[in-house]
Amino acid sequence: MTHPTETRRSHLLNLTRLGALGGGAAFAPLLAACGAQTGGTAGGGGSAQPVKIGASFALTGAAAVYGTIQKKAVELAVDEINTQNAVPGVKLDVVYEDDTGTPPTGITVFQKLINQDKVMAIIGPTLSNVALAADPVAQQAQVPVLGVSNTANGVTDIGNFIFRDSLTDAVQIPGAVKKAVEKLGIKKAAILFGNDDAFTKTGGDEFKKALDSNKIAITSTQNFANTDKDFAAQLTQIKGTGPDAIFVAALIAAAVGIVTQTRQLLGDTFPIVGNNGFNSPVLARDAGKAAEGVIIGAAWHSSSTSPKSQAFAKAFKAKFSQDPDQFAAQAYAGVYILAEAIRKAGAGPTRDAIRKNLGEIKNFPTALGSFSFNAQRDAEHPPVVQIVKNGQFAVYE
Ligand code: 1QQ
Repeated sequence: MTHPTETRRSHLLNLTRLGALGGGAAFAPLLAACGAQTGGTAGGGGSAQPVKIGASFALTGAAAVYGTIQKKAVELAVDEINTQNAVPGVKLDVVYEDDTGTPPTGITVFQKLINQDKVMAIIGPTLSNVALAADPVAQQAQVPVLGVSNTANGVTDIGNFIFRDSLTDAVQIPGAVKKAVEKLGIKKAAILFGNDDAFTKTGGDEFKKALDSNKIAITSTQNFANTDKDFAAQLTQIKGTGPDAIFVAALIAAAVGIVTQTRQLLGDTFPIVGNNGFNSPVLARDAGKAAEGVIIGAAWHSSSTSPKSQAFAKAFKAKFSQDPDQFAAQAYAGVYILAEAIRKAGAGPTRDAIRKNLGEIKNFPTALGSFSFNAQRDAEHPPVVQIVKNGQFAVYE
């Protein structure tokens, strides 16, 4: 490995040569563009110039359950790209940052990645609640952002530089609700959602919409704060209204508590449908038997027969001695989607070319299946519904 300052120096020498050939006017924007990259020698045996990208994940705090596995998945994809030439001509140099799952830190991280590291694009942040605060910084600076786990309403409305490969709650929830309603014969339902986070608020709204469109009576709607530990008051209220099932929008810590306490207050087999925050194996690990039977709309399941999905799951297990989850699959696919946009931008990619090429990703084979962005820059690929069975996620058929 060459030291970054050395590669930067040799890089500038190359640019000086180019400048001598091409003249000052053409040279200035080129220098500006290359300031955003690190190391590597242009030309020389086809070794590509590494493109610097940022990765902003919740690596500490309550959302680290999601962020830690996302980071591993990005590392795996970047390893494959940099050492196996998995995306011809593309090399990536990733600056990882911990956004702690909080909006103010997310803003600081985005400012640092954009102004100091001069990244060409950002993957992340983990939470929609952080994306809604930090993505406007990138939109303003015209730096493309690829969310890999943001599912709340409104994220891509921030602007034309904001994309996500994570299926929205608005796409995942209707399928999960319809399947649960049909299979379990649900007629009356209660909703429980966190009212201090954009993602869990979206979950509450989307559960209501989906239940309404299935003509299910809503007996009670209750809220909590995502740091709450005790949900007995809300669950007791809900129990008094006699629903057939409960639909819960929560991040992992609250999800574990709610599932555990629902079993105590409403019974071992009382139907629970969760939203995207439940899609971590930590649910079954921490809630144990209480998690059995919980139903969740999801973007990926390990049983997917797509060759890219299987190769990903195998490589992830080999590298980390752990099975990947949906969040890992989305983060891994995200790196390849971004790398494809960078590849198409050719040598010296600009942020605007990367943005434009992301928008043109259609039917692209990924670990999530055949992937497209829609006109709103949101993910399009088939969803799945999963259920916790014997401590594992199984496909809910
Ligand atoms: C969001 C989510 C979380 C569950 C991400 C990990 O979907 O914040 O949008």
